[in-house]
Amino acid sequence: MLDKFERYPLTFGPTPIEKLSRLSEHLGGAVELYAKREDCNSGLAFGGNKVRKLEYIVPDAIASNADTLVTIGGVQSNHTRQVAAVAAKLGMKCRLVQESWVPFEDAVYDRVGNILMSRVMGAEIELVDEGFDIGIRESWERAIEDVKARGGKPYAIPAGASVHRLGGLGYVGFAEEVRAQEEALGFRFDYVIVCTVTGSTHAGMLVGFAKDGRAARVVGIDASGTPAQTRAQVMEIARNTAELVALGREIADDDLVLLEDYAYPAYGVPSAETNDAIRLAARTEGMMTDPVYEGKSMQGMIDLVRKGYFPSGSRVLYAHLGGVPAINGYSYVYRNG
Ligand code: 5PA
Repeated sequence: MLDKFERYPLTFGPTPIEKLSRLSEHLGGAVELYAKREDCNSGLAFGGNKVRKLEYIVPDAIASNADTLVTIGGVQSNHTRQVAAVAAKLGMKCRLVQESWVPFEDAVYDRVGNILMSRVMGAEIELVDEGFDIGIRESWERAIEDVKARGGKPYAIPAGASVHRLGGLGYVGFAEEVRAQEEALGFRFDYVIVCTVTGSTHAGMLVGFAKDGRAARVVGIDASGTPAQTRAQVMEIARNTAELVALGREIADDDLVLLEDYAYPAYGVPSAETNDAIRLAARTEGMMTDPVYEGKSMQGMIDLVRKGYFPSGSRVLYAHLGGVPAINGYSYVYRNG
């Protein structure tokens, strides 16, 4: 589906699929859980889902003769850290706007984890006191203008690399990769679990799995806490991406499954149940997830297994999209494990 698009390799190659035997057993053994380890996809500052998306955006950035990548996220954004790493790898500058999307309490929240790494990688960081919003932000537009005013040539990447013309392609590639891995494994997954916020991860998967009629088997777990906006953004990106790759069929409203039950109490704030899920995955599988994104989709998957959402015998693929560095900003929450 992606042959006509240029790809700049930033990842190690296809990500491994790992069986989560102890977690599956712990939850009764009727459902087989697997993880596709997008969190181990690259050597670029711990990698993650944005690196896969950026492989299809970087050729456009290079062709534009830009010298500075400009993007935006929260204080502990994984996306901004991955853009900083890619800029360093390409020999470009990086300008990051980091807004106060999370009402954080840890004393060192803005010093550790993702933002620490972005600073070490040489990104210029501006902290802006604005709340959570996945839409286009004035602070980001101002940063783009500021780079120009200083004689630079910016390349603008929106939050999560999502509402970018090419932002959905990386996760179309994920679906193609899973299909090839299924051939080798000798079975097909019945469901894919994905954490959804700015939307292009889920949207790309929708388009990629629509090819073999499995779009509605992609179960999005909303972690934004603003699900109406996220849902609309996923649909918009999915429709644009379907057209771009010439999918040949419409993405219908009921192709999009987005469960809203796990984002509470707010974006970036873990509930007691999120923390239980993080501990359970860590203690059964040694697999770390974070309190902002993957902990919530892990919580969702565990709850769905317990509720019998997946028929007995189902094989469920959890897309582990990265994000663990942010856990360092929550040291007080996990002070006793
Ligand atoms: C993020 C996003 P989408 O934004 O493509 O829906 O992906 C959600 C997601 N898991 C899931 C992890 C680990 C993520 O980092 N992170 C954002 C960030 O600024 O880091 C874009 C919000």
